[in-house]
Amino acid sequence: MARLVIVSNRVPLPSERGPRAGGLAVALADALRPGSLWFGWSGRRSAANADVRLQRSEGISFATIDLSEAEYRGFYVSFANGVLWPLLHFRLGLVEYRREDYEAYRAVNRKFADAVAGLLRPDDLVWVHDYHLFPLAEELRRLGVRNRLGFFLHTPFVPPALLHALPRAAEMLRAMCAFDVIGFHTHSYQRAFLDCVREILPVTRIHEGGFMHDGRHVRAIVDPIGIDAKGFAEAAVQAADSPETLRLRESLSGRALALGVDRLDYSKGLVNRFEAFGRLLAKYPKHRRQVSFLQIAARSREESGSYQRLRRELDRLVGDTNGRYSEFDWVPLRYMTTTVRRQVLAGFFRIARLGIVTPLRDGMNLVAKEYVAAQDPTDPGVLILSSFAGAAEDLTDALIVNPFDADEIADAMHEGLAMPLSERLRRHAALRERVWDTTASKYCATFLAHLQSDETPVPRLRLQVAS
Ligand code: GDG
Repeated sequence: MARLVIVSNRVPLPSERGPRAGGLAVALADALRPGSLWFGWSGRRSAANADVRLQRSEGISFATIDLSEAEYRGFYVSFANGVLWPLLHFRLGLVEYRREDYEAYRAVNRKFADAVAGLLRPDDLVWVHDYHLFPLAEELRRLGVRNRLGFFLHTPFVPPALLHALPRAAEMLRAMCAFDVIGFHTHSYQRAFLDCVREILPVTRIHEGGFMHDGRHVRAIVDPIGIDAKGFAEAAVQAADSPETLRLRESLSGRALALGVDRLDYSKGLVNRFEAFGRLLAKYPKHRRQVSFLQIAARSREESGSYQRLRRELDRLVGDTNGRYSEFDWVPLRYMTTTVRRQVLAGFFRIARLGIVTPLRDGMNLVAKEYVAAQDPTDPGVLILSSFAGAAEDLTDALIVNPFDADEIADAMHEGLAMPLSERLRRHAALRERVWDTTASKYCATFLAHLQSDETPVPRLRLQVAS
């Protein structure tokens, strides 16, 4: 069997697994076998040197390189997170483009390619993750690499009108076409990508599953990421009696818990969510003293100005809401910016009556799936889900809201708190089925099946023939 090589910006080094161990490492657990290799940045900044360091754990090799301070700033902070992240989340107003950052982004992709090419065997399957590495395949091909190269984008993809705002968009899109397989969470991202390709590049034979570019077939697939639903459900049952869950339960004094868990990121819609909670208490006074909202918002990308501004805005909003509604024995909005261990989190999800997931844009949003998996199927809570999370394409039995409308979120909170058991059971059963059907392991199997098969699919639906 061919060896799998994963490439991502950061590598979850076994020596560094902290309280947030999870993310990609959990999603890819099923694909990683003894013998697999994971390559990426070590997370360390040191005077530019491209030495590859190797660590091994449970038969899996982890290969890393360091970045220099200038590479870190230009590639990671400025271009990947200051241009591509806001663009891909439809936030053009937050894009801060500088040509030298783009050059740094390209240079780090070349540096990654040099290191990866030196590690590859001829029949390795290479699976590259996320927007930090759009041009990696082009750089690898330039070095003569002929392996099957796959790419998965964890964020949304934008329609042509937005992509045009990216200077050198055509160059970026062309570079992506050096991959054999490009995966997206949803049909709408796949469609947006194909629309961009059709409008911006000279491609031929474009169809719903891909196109021909430069004499090669590029496959564009939909492969929604998921979680280990069974494992998370079991963890939640166990954690329901953990000391932390008991402490949380006790602190609620019988009140309902509304819970949000997100990275502290402007894409997650936290400002609107806090405003919505204030509206709930203003519009429906009967919920005062009856519900406590806990927001866990792990700090993220703190070096960036837009994240610092967001944090100040949230601090202000929490102060406003609590100042207005708190009573001597009830604080309506609890807000923490430190992380919580994954097992502890599972217990918190289980006892939450409302799971609040209201991003303004989100590739998928795994929290929504974790919340569903953690519920007690005989007395489940209610998921409130943004229509702009990828998860909404599938989890249609949640209370779907427009996250830009604080009143709509507040009304959904009210509806969720008042929802009779029969309706909660019906909605949860349907959601559970979806979460159990689109698991992390299915995600990996689907992607690898596409990556392994080099047959050019027969176009079923021809949308356009370019000359
Ligand atoms: C990107 C895309 C896409 C959060 N706080 C803590 C904690 N978490 C965990 C959650 C969940 C994960 O982090 C967050 O995943 P999301 O999917 O919600 O969001 P992003 O981090 O933005 O991930 C997203 C994802 O990639 C996968 O493709 O779904 O759209 O933006 O698992 O539970 N975990 C712990 N402590 C915390 O305080 N342990």
